[in-house]
Amino acid sequence: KMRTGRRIPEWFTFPEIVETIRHAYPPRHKQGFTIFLTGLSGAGKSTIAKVLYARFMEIRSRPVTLLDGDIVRMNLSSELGFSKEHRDINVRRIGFVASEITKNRGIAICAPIAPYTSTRRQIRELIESYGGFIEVHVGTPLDICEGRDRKGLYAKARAGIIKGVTGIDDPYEAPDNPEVFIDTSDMTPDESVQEILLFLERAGYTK
Ligand code: PPS
Repeated sequence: KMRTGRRIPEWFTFPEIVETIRHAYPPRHKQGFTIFLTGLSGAGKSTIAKVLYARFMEIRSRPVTLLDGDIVRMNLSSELGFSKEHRDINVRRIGFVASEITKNRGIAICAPIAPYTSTRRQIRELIESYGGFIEVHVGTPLDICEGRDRKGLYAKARAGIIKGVTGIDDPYEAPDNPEVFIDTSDMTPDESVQEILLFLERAGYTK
C-alpha cells in the first residue's frame, strides 16, 4: 500500500497498472495541447492563428479547433464588452473550451488579447492538468500595431471616440515567461508559424 495518493485496487495485476498509468500520462506526442496567442489588437494573432490552423489541418495528427477572438466574441461572448470583468469572463470561456479540446487530445488555437496575467495563469493551470499549454506572446510593439490599424480601433481611441482600448488607455500585462515570443514587425506569418512549430517539435508535442 502507498502512504499517500490514490490506492490501487488489490485485484489489479501489474500489466493493468502499467496500462492505467500509461493511459493517464500519455507521451506528449499523444496529448492534446492549446496554443494560446496573446497580444495587442493588430499584433498579428489572428493571421498567425489561421496559418497555424491550416498547417495542422495538413498534418492531420489531431483534430484542430480555431477559437479566434472575433469568432468567440460573435458566438460565445456576444453580450460582453471590454471592462476588466467582461474580458476575464470572455477569456475564461475560451480557456474552458480549449481545456475540453485538450482533454480530448485535440489541438485548440486561441487568439484573444487576454490582457491580464492572472487570468492567463488560471487558464494555464486548468489546461496543463489535461495536456500542453503553449503561451505565445505576439509582442509586436504598439506603434507598429497602431500603424497597421486595419479596424480603425486606435484612431478612434486617439480621437477619444472609444475608451478603454488595450494599449492606449487600458492595460496589457505582458507575459513574463511565454513558451514562444514573436514580434511580427519584420517577420512573415509563415516565419512566425515556423517558430511555433519548432517549439512544438522540440518540446515533443509533434514528431
Ligand atoms: S479580450 O480582452 O481578450 O477579451 O479581447 P478580444 O476578445 O480578443 O477582443 C479584441 C477585439 O475586439 C476589438 N475591440 C477592442 N479591443 C481592445 N479594447 C477595446 N476597447 C476594444 N473594442 C473593440 C478589437 O478590434 C480586437 O480585435 P483584434 O482581432 O484583437 O484585432
